[in-house]
Amino acid sequence: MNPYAQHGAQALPDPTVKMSEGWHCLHLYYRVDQSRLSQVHDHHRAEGREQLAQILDPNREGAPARLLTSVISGGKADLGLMIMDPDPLKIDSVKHAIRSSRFGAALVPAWSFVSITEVSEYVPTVEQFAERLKREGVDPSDPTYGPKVKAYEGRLPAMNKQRLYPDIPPTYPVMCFYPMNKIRDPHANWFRLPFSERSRLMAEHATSGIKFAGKVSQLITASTGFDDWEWGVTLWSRAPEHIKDIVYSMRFDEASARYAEFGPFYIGYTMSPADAISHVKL
Ligand code: 76R
Repeated sequence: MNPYAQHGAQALPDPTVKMSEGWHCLHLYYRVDQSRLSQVHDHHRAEGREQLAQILDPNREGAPARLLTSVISGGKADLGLMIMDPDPLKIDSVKHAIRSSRFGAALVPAWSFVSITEVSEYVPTVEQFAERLKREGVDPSDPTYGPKVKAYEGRLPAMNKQRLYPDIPPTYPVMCFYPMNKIRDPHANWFRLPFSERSRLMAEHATSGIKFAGKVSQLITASTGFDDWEWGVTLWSRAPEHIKDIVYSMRFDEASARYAEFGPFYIGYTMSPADAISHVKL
């Protein structure tokens, strides 16, 4: 029953934990506690590995829409998971399945990040794209104008689908994740800039990002209201140096140089659950 209906108000959609479009996203990081792992009886170790591989199998019955395992470099964590689904409780159930498994006590939560997929307000509509072309000096009478607009119109639906319901690039073994904000310093307050100026800066940012096509794939998830930072930046790349190159070169984009601040960086290597489990010696 919709409680608003009785007030004669226009019927609202039914309450739901799913979004009208897009997915929930969770990044989970675990550290292996060796002293607790040693308490798992030898004859339960193989069973524990199998159980965890099953929980993390993206193809199992009832798995969330996306489930990606990686091994994390450095001391901040050992295992990393990225999980996406329309249902936040299905995502959450992976966390509890791990906690209540044979290795639950040995896998100590090290960090997590909650976000949602979105199409950014700065993704140009077809009309905005056409306006931008004109501003860049491509006149509508120019023979390339029409085909350029048509091509963008053709590409946009697939690009937006990838932003809302992302496929994980299967051949990119390096994965980097970090959260970021746009600052609200009195002298550099992103949120007091007019939309036109923010759009201009984000267009410059996008131009610098496009140079990494084929090397880096990015997914920006929104976390305002969901976690302690405003966005999560997930980067996948074909080789580790591209991660350094893109993050470094973007530091010079005005949108980052002047307005961005960053949280902790997690760098790792994506793997099948079974390979990750054996890599971290569970
Ligand atoms: O989605 C698109 O491709 C359209 C253009 C675009 C938007 C709207 C775009 C392109 N980004 C957008 C939004 Mn981005 N991005 C980052 C970082 O480390 C840093 O300095 C910044 C971290 C990277 C590495 C990156 C990569 N981008 C955003 C937003 C949301 C802002 C908002 O909505 O208010 C953030 C926080 C952000 C940050 N971006 C690109 C890239 C790359 C590689 C591209 C080009 C993608 C391509 O078209 O191939």
